[in-house]
Amino acid sequence: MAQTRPILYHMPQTRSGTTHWMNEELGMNEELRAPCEIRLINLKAGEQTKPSYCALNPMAKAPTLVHGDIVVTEAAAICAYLADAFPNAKLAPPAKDPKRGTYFRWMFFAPSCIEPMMLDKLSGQTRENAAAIGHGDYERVIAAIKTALSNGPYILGDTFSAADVVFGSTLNFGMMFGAIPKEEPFASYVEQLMARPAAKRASEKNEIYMKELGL
Ligand SMILES: N[C@@H](CCC(=O)N[C@@H](CS)C(=O)NCC(=O)O)C(=O)O
Repeated sequence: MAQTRPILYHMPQTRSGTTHWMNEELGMNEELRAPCEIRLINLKAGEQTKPSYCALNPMAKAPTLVHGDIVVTEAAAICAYLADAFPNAKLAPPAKDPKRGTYFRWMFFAPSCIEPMMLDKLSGQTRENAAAIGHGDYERVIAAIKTALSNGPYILGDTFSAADVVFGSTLNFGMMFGAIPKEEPFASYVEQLMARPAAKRASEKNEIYMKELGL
C-alpha cells in the first residue's frame, strides 16, 4: 500500500462529490485530518482535457485518485479503495467478513443500475427489451433499492459504511433531479446521511472551492 498522501482530483457539484464526502468520512474516524489532498479540477474550464490529466483518467472526467503510483478512477472504485486503504476508519467490512458481499453488492449497484436508470428517466428514454438491458427498467431498480434499504438504517443494517456514501450520494442526486421520488424509504435514508457531520463539512468546503474556482 502506498504510504504517501492520496491526491483527489475534485470538482464540486459533480459526481466527484461522492469521493470528497468519502474523504471527509475518513477524517471523522481517523485521528488525523481527512487523508486526501484535494486538487480542484475546473471542468467548466476544460482542465480535464489536458494531456497530463487524461494520462491519469482517459475518460477525461472527475474524480481521479492518485495514491503513490496507484491511479484509481470511477467514484465507487475510489470509495472502495479508500475504505480499504484506511481501515482504521472502519468504513468497509474486513476481508472474509460475510457483510463484505452485501457491501460490494449495493455499492456497485449504484453506478451499474441506479445511475443509468436515472439517466433514462430524466431523458425520457424507454427501452424495448428490459431483459437485455443491464439495469432492467425503472420498476425493477426501484424495487431493488427498497430491498437494499429494508434492513436499515444503513445498507449494512446498524453500521454505516462506504457503501452508504456511494448508494446515498446516487439517491441524493436522483432525488434532487427528480429521477427518484422524494418519498419513503428513500427520503429518510438520504436525509440521515446528509445530516452527517462529514457530509455537511464536505458541502461547506465545496462552497469554498466554488469560490476558489470563481464559479
Ligand atoms: N463513471 C464516472 C463518471 C464521472 C463523470 O461523469 N464526471 C463528470 C462530472 S459529473 C465529468 O467529469 N465530466 C467532464 C467531462 O466529461 O468532460 C464516475 O463514476 O466517476
